[in-house]
Amino acid sequence: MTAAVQPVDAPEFPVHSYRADFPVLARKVRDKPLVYLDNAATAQKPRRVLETLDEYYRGYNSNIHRGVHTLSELATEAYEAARKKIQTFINAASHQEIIFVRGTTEGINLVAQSYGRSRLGAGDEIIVSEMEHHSNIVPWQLLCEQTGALLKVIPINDAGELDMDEYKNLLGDNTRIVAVGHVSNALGTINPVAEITALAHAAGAVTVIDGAQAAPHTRLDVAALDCDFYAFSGHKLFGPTGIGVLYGKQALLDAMPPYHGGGDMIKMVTFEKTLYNDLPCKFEAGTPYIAGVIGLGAAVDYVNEIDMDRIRDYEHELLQYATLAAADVQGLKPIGTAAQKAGILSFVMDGIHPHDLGTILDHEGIAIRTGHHCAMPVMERYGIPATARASFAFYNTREEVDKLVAGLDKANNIFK
Ligand code: 7TS
Repeated sequence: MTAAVQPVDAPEFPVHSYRADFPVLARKVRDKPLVYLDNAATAQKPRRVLETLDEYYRGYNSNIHRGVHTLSELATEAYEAARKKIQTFINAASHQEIIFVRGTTEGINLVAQSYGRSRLGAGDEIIVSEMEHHSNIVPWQLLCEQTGALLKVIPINDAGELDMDEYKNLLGDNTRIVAVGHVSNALGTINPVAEITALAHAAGAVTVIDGAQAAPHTRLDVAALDCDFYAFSGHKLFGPTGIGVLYGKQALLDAMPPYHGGGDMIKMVTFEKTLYNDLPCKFEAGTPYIAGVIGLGAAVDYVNEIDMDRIRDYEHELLQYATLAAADVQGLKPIGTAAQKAGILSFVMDGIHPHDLGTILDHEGIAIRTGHHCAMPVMERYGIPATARASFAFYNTREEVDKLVAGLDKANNIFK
């Protein structure tokens, strides 16, 4: 069954030594070693990130961009250093193009409300796809309600791939924004973002890429993608919850109105007129999540040391192994079989509701997610209420996949 797949737990990728960096992976759940396969929901945190947060709060907790005192200078330095790390991590042209937000959700809402609301009007069109997470659908629906713009949807085929011909048909003179996910959280599909962007640009539209599920699994290069906006969440990238990144091309961000008003986003305030600050501060009103930003910088350092290309290759092998193993499970039907996939195995099983599966697996110490994964249109497309989803990170192993399969076999026996 596995002969065609290269060994993944090999010296060139010492997965067990990486696992040791993540304290929570050593715990037990229901007296069994934790098998954490819910990384698409949120990833675990390496010691490096935990220690960075601890050092900040113990050693130099202070507000940024305002004090002349030592602690404030230290905090500001660390905060801005993290911005530069993320600039390099995604290959952005300038640190001013990196806006810290709460997560992917806030990043997309920022673009919709600042860029979209100031530029779109009745009859303008926004294109999303059928496989989007709700956070890349609802902000655009809100924008449509506010402006009279129209939402168009790229359909997907049975494998869970975008219908690119239909995308080309949807593009037209009225298209203003194309908002698609880089990787689908419900299907695992990797979308051809560079091609989508080139086509959007040819039609005079900008692209907003939801990178929530891509950032932890592949090397990001916004320059190569040429996308106009790119959003991702820190917590899926082994960083803290509540912090994320919105990348935007500088010329676009410069021309956009602020999203939130408050401290730090201004140069001067009078009751007659307020002058807004330069990028990136213009979009970072109020005291930000300073520890989160610094912690995210530590997470980026950590994955850089392992190397994103090696992470991608290892996960690719692991997904292949899991896909083959799942094919042998009685009654299992995969949902999402695209040619290009990242580490997500979504499936249904004959006669067993995904929630029951989730409960049975939890008794084995195995964490998966079950439900609609905030992608209800995907469920509708396949005519199912929910799927079970195992989602992998670079610290998962073949042994864990074997345990998942054993758990699924057990569920089959219970429901037989
Ligand atoms: N976009 C995609 C593709 C996602 O998978 C998620 C979260 C988001 C956006 C929103 O990210 P947030 O950090 O702003 O909440 N996806 C999931 C998931 O698949 N299970 O739990 C959260």
